Amino acid sequence: MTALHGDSPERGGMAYKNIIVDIEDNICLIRLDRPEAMNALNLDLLRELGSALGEAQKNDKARAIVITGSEKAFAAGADIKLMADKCFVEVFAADLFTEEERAITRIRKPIIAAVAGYSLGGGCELAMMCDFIIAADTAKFGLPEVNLGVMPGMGGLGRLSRLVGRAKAMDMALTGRFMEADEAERSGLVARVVPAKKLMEEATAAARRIAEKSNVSVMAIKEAVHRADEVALGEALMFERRLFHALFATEDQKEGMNAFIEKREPQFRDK
Ligand code: DAK
Repeated sequence: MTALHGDSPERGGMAYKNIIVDIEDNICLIRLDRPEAMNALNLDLLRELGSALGEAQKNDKARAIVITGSEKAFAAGADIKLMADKCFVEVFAADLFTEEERAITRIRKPIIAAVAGYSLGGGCELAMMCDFIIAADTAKFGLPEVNLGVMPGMGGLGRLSRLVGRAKAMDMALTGRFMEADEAERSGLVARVVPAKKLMEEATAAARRIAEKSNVSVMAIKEAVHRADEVALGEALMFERRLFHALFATEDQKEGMNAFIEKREPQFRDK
């Protein structure tokens, strides 16, 4: 196992202060680790996260990624103490969080958010940037920025609205109320809810299942779903169809289909 945290360059790779990164069994597990602030997202944490994801994107030993927090909090939002004194010109000129968001959303490998406890504001937005969310029964989601005199700004309104519909997105963003795990599952915000004790087992098992597939088809699926989020349906369907056609140029398509016919497990080679 490669575990990177704190000042431990002797372990090779990059050392991080606000996250812990483990690569094991083809899974890259990234744990947000600012316990003193409920994993509030400051610039250092977000930059480390972007950097760890970029490394995972390049590392053949990371075939799927899981982002998680602690039992208490996935992340309680962007760091309010960091933002409190800022003025418009500062956040606008610095284009606050834009690069940091891009560093997460440009990752082509699948990312699962394993969420326990609070997932609020920027923390909820981060979870929604992932490809899907597996939630512990202790998870609480919310966009409480309205309580601070601001509003969500890292895609929270657009993404939540698409996932749970306009009515619930409005309800959450305007009232700032929290949504418990079972409502989040009913509403389509999370893929599944599991007992808190089983969260990491379930999330890593899902990641391991994905890691066994051909990463060409996995990345094509991710790309097609994300494209569908952004373009009109006709365009999305055409893009999906063409990617489907393109997969017939891969050896893994032959292997997958022949393995089915020969009643054996496929041996994908990402080719
Ligand atoms: N930021 C900074 N510190 C935080 C924090 C946060 N978001 N959330 C919690 N903490 C800190 C608390 O201040 C406290 O620190 P100390 O006082 O001990 O030093 C420590 O974590 C423990 O928190 P509590 O004592 O409050 O713990 P409780 O169990 O009583 O309550 C809570 C937990 C999560 C319900 C509560 O801490 C809470 O309501 N936290 C704030 C939640 C919130 O409002 N989240 C939204 C933040 S605003 C942007 C795009 C997006 C955003 C910003 C910019 N751009 C494009 C520019 C996003 C904004 C947000 O996310």
